[in-house]
Amino acid sequence: MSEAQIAMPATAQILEEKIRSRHARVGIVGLGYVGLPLAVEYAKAGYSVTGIDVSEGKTQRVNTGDSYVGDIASATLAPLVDSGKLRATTDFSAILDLDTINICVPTPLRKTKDPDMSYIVSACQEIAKHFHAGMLVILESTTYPGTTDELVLPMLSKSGLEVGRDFFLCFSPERVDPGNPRYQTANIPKVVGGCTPECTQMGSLFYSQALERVIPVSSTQVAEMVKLLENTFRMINIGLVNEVALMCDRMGINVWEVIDAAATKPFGFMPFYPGPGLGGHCIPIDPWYLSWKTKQTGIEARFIELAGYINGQMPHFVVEKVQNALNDVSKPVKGSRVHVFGVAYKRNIDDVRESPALDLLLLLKQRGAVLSYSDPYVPLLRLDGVDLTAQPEEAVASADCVVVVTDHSAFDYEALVQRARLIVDTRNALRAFTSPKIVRL
Ligand code: SAJ
Repeated sequence: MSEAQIAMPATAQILEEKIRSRHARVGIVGLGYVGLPLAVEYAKAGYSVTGIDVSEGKTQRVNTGDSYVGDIASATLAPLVDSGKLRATTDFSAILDLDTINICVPTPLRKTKDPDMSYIVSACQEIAKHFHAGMLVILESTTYPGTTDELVLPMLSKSGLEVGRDFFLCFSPERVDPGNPRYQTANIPKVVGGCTPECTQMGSLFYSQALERVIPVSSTQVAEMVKLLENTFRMINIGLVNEVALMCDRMGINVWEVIDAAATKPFGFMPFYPGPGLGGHCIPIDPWYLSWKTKQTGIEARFIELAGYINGQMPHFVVEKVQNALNDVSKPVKGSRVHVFGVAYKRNIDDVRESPALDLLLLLKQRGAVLSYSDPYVPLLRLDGVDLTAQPEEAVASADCVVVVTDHSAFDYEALVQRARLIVDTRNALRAFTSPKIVRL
């Protein structure tokens, strides 16, 4: 036996053996775009997996092998359910029979841009009710540094059990990138940090059974901060390139050409691209968790605040481009038919959360535009309490102005350029076309 094993108390040795032998009963709390793929990976690795979610709808669909997550095909899910390897329930008492729990619940923002910890708190309250010795608990939801040690640990320690001896607690940032054709749960390197070295060791062992690469770090705070750095880096660089786009617009320089040429630099540069704003459930949200936490330590996260302001201005900038483009053909926005091409927050997915298209549509509606949209992934859109139905791409022919907001690959851009009278392209989707009717960001 290794030295570490000799030193390890019985509880750890028993759990370690269960994990190694694939007899550990795995629990995943939260069966969304993070939790369901993780549950599938562990079932595929041979573990008995119980998914726990508050949504009856989700658990029923999982138990009938009907996937609602784009990255998981029902053909992958169904056999795992049929073989009994994977089941789902809304009953948290199932935890009594589980050895490990991954918490994959949402961490949105409140209207005040403060973290909304309610999902983590309620999940941990339920877990604490059924928690027992010998468990490994790993929080995966993106959150501010200190959450695991200051919020989760006390809730589990109320059991009287000692972390690192009787149970093991870690943080591991989820890095799922929905729709990414190359990187999925199994091959995205997995960072994990524990409350104690024994916790980190147990978390590393757990992930190494089903994922290709595990990166242990020295604490839960480091692991929590890793994720926030990754996504804050992205948000700020998008803010920078959006500001450069505003500068280039004022100077009459093609910002897309500038970025493409700068991207030829083989080192020290990473291209980001301007756009109509910042959408999604990660990039616009995660940096504010960091900003909120650092404020408490007396440090103002000025880059985050500034990038947030600039990214938030982009929908207004696009409306100004539309206004000016219509003005150049002697048409007011008011009463003009404006057709939005793509409403998802990024290309080739169906998610409209925080999508800049929503801001843009509202701003245009406030200015009296007559609105319509096309998006092959989003058949119905609720805007300001009113339902809009996606129109076929041919509808652009009757629009006074088309705005390309999401550059889905499925769009026929050649037909768009032929059919449309006027186009504002916020994504350089029409880079291959030259026409006086195209106005670029
Ligand atoms: N965006 C730009 N310009 C860019 C890149 C993105 O305007 O150069 C916009 C997108 O249109 C979108 C928003 O920013 O509205 C966010 O786009 P994203 O590409 O960052 O996509 P997300 O939100 O799905 O981010 C996820 C993140 N993954 C996780 O948090 C696990 C992020 O860390 C990934 O880097 C990103 O996917 C990715 O690389 O696709």
